[in-house]
Amino acid sequence: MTIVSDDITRMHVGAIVNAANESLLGGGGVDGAIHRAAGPDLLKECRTVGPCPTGEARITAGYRLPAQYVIHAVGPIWCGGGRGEPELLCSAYRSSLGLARENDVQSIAFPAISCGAYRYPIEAATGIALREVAAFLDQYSTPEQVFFVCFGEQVRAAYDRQIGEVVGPGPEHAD
Ligand code: AR6
Repeated sequence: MTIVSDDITRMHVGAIVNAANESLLGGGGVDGAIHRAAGPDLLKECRTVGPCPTGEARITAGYRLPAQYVIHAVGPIWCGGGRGEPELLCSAYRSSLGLARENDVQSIAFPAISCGAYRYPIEAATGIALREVAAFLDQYSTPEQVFFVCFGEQVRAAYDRQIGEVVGPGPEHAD
C-alpha cells in the first residue's frame, strides 16, 4: 500500500478508481477530471454499464488515460452516519478490489471516495479505506499494489496518520 499526492488521471496503473454517482454519467470532482482525461468514449461505455447502486462498482476501459481500466465506485453520501454509510463505504472499496482481481489488475489507484462532494468525514473514510484494502490484500494476491491518491493536504495527513496503525510503520508506505 502506497500513499501518493497526485492527480489520479496521471497514474500509470492497471486501474484507477472513480468516485462516481449512481448514474455513472459523470459529475464534478475526480469524476469530472477522469471523464475529461479519458475522452467521450468513456461516457458512451458508462451508459451501457450503469446505473450502479451505492456500495457497488462497475468496470470500463480507460480510453485516453494511462490506466488500462476505470473502476467506477459509488460511495455513500454522508448523512450523519446512521444510514449505513460505513458499511456502504467498505463495500465500495471491496467491490472495486473484487473487480480488479476478476480482471487480473495488478495495480490499482483509489481516490478518497466520498471525501469531497459526498462530505464523508475524512479521518473516518481514510481509516475505512486502509482497513478494507489491508484485509483484502491479506486474503488475495491480486492486486499486488494499491495506491491511495491524495488530492489535498487534509486527506494526505489523515492517511499518513493512520497507515502505521493498520500496517505498522515503514518507509515503503510513504512517497
Ligand atoms: N485526483 C485525485 N483525487 C481527486 C481529484 C483528482 N484529479 N479530484 C478530486 N479529488 P469527489 P465524492 C479528490 O467530490 O465525495 C462527483 O460529482 C477530492 O479532493 O470527487 O465521492 C460524482 O459524480 C476528494 O478528496 O467525490 C458524484 O456525484 C476525493 O477526490 C460525487 O461527486 C473525492 O471527492 C461523488 O462525491
